[in-house]
Amino acid sequence: NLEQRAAFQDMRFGMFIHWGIYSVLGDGEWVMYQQKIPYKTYKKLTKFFNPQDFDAKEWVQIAKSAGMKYITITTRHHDSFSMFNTEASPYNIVDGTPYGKDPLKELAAECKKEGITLNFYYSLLDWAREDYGFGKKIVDGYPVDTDWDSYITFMKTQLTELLTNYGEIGVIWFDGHWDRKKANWHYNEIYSLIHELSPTTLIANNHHLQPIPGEDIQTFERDLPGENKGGYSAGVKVSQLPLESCATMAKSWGFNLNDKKFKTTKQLIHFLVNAAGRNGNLLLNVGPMPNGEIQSEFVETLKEVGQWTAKYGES
Ligand code: FUL
Repeated sequence: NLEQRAAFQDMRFGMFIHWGIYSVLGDGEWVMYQQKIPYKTYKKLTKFFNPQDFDAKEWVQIAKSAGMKYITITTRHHDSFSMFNTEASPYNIVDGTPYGKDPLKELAAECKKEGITLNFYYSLLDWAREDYGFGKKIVDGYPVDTDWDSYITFMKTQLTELLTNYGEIGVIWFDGHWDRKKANWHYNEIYSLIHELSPTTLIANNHHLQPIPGEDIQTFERDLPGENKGGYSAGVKVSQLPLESCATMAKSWGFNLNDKKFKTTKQLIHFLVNAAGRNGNLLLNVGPMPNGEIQSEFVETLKEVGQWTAKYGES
């Protein structure tokens, strides 16, 4: 997949999308954990999640006119809710919400039409599933009274769905590594599965460590490659792999009603230029609202960024 790595490196600018039932509460994607909402209560949010104004065309146009070449969207975040049609759990947007449709299907079709590469974020960490056992006592590296094999099987089933039902997927972007020991994640098996199912799909993992065999991209959370201003990259050295920095447009990843610390157009262009100067990409995040729209502040700023990339960026 050297060809895909090179193509990825050339893209320079992508749109990160954090979207899930948490957006209903407008307090970021960690709201379940931070407000200590038990799963039983949190799952009631599914009833209020009905993004009638979601329009894949609109999202893709916003990304495209900003000069972005790819979109990386959360298929399932730490809260365990799947934003796609999955047989592996009923806790998903099609079976569990009044919306009843799969937005990733629409997004995949629209991206394909517009020549935008679609990537999938996938959380390893899970706050809700019994077999994961979040918060349970860990003995010998494993949580007590859980069925870890079942969890690994669940992830494999979902990854298989994600790589077979949505056409060509550019990257699988893992997150949540820190919650378990490295050996628990069975990376060998999981990465091999991905490579078998889709040899052209690249693997990224936001683990804040040196790259693990099988990975194609090195990620830097809220930072430029080689820096540690965000506090996530202590001791991490820049590798030979394609590099990607991810960053927010305000403070939060998931939609946050109170988050008004918007970065300016100038700041974002600086970030983009500095990332490119280090031969890295910038994956810039938006957190769509529960109705499915991207908030106007982000849309406006991305338009301005787009004026700059149209003028100075490579096509
Ligand atoms: C972090 C996650 O915990 C955040 O919620 C977000 O997804 C960010 C990109 O990665 O580690």
